[in-house]
Amino acid sequence: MKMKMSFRWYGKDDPVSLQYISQIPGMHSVVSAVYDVKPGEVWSEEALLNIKNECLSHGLVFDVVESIPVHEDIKLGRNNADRLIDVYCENIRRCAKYGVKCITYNFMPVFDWTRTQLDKKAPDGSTSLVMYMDQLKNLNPLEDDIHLPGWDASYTQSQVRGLIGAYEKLGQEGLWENLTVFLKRVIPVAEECGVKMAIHPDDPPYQIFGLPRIITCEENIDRFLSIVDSKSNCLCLCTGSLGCAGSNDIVAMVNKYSKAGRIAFMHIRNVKLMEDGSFEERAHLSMCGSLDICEIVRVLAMNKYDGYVRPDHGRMIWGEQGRPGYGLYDRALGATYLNGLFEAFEKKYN
Ligand code: CS2
Ligand code: MN
Repeated sequence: MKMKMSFRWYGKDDPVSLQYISQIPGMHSVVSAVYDVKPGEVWSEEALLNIKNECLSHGLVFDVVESIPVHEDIKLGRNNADRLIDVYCENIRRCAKYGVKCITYNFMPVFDWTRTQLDKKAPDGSTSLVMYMDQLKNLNPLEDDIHLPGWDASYTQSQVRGLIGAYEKLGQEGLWENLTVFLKRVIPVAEECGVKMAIHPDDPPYQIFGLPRIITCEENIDRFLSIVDSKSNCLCLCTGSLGCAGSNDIVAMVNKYSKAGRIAFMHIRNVKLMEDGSFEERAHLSMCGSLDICEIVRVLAMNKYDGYVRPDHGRMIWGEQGRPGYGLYDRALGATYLNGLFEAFEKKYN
């Protein structure tokens, strides 16, 4: 197949083994990272070589990194941003040296993805991640000690407060400026090493806890892509993240950016959107949520998409227990469903 199917693996501590991943039909790439190093530090070559070799021993290729996190001081444009960007560039070079072709990152202040509940039970007994607006109203990171798996747990409550204050001062335009500084330094290095940088959209794609968020909609993504007009400055287009704002037309966005050759990585998952903006993560099939996954894959195949694809978050099913969103079974079902759609549409548009 043209597109390359991939699966996220959290390394040796991941309850989902590389062997299990290799047993999913059609699996090509492993999406991983050196997870035990703090943002702003250099990744050891030994760690990269180990991931590469372990994947190879299971017939898989380690060619996608998710993520090299961007240090908050880069996003805030603080004094040591320059030095931290040097470290970032060094990590890109090292990843490339061990075969990585695509690097995912995000530019979300303080928190990565945000949900209000990680184990919401559906009538069929499966559980999934949800965001309910009436629960969100009661969440206040300035007052409560809340932790989510997507968040950096190393911050103390008072550090989180300080960061939130700093971002409020910075505002959206300040964040755009710091993103511009970052891209102008990082993209030329990625070009040199043959790597595509793929920014993950903000999840959810709107302001939360008063923090600025900018990778949220078509207008802003156009702006992002024009900052450095390069085939190494790409998107990790996450359908479930962008899709939880009803105003985003995901099929149109996937069509536009894949036609332009600016999608390096597709995260595909479905969400069910509610009237008040709440959403539930659902199984990958179109019929299970608000997104037309079939149509999304059709436009990718029509545009001869040859980048990476992975089933994003899955539900917990069949009694599995594990990392929220990252169990084996439902993501494997998602991969299989997506492989079927891609096989059919790639054949059609061949
Ligand atoms: C991922 C993100 O689990 C997820 O939702 O899609 O955490 C993603 O890895 C980061 O935002 C990319 O930097
Ligand atoms: Mn995603």
